[in-house]
Amino acid sequence: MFNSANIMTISTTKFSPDNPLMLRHNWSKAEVLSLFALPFNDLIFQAQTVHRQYFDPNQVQISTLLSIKTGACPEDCKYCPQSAHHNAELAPERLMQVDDVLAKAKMAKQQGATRFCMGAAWKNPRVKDMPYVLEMVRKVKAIGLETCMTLGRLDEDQAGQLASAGLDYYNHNLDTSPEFYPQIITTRTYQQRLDTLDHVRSAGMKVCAGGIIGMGETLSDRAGLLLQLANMSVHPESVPVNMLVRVAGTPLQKMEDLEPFDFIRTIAVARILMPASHVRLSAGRQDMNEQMQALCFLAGANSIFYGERLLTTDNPSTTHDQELFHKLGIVSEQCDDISDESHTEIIDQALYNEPLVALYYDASTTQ
Ligand code: SAM
Ligand code: DTB
Ligand code: SF4
Repeated sequence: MFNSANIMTISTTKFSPDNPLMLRHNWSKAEVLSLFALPFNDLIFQAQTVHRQYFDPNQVQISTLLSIKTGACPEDCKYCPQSAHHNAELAPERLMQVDDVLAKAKMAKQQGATRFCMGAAWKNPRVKDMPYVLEMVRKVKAIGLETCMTLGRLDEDQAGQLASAGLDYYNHNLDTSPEFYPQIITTRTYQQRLDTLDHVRSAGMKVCAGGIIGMGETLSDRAGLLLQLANMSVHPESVPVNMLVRVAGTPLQKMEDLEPFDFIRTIAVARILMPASHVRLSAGRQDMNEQMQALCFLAGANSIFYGERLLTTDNPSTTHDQELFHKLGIVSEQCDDISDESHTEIIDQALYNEPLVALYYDASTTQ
């Protein structure tokens, strides 16, 4: 019989080679709900303890976003200003020229980003779009940035093409629980999202998948979303947790304020369920004060979007983020801080269901 004390015992035990921490893929809803129900201090302590067993607690991975094709999207995602079904004030733009994308990537690199994420408001890329996006991947990669794309649904062939061009990550979010999903999106099914993620994984790319908090979902929906991600046979390497950006003209523009502690709890539970993944404090930072962001980092968030814009909405200024990092003693994680070899090893161990020894970071070696 599960009780929350069991989780405490497992996760607060200090890592040692004789006591390997397992990556689990068989979480029950009751277990996840019990984590959410922990007293806040216990939850954050547990999340931070787990975090230190896998990562340097003072390093945060930095990604910059660029909308390479904006607006007029045929999908009806209720939160999204880019959907043609809503009335957000947004001028649609065609697919950007490859060299313009490259120029933006160079600026992002100069400002300190290590990953460049390119997003397109598509149901899926068309055959005639592929050569352009593949060229973007090659050129951005060639300047020494990690590459990520989010272009909507992919078939197996498209996933293979992107992987061959060198795309490191593909972002496709589940957004919420399977139960709440039909209230948010009707033009794409949950299963289609899972299929796209399977194609991405099978093609050998790293998976970036997460969701949005603050759309009117219940606690059970938040647990349901995290359960979907954590019970994948391989955890997504990157888990973006977005706080809803309430954009005028979208059906969710009048959603009530989210209780900040509920968001922080979601980050903490994601960290505990997927200890070796990067958990990204994603959209919504513009509406968070510094203290809330600091608590998110304490709860195990170790990635952010960096740069004045997300896709179509504002993000904190780079100056502001640099000041925050300075105040907190946080430094940017460099690509080679976490090697591809250890990533491959994690994935191999997960695939073959072997116990996972914490590969990244031994908390006992810090001062
Ligand atoms: N069109 C592609 C797709 O949906 O797969 C890629 C871009 S889409 C904007 C990427 C993700 O951004 C969405 O799945 C959603 O999780 C997030 N997002 C979009 N609008 C948002 C908003 N207003 N607030 C928070 N997150 C949002
Ligand atoms: C993700 O999870 N969040 C990013 C990225 N993946 C593509 C997008 C956030 C978009 C916020 C609303 C906007 O700027 O349009
Ligand atoms: Fe289109 Fe993506 Fe926005 Fe949905 S989230 S409307 S698919 S751009």
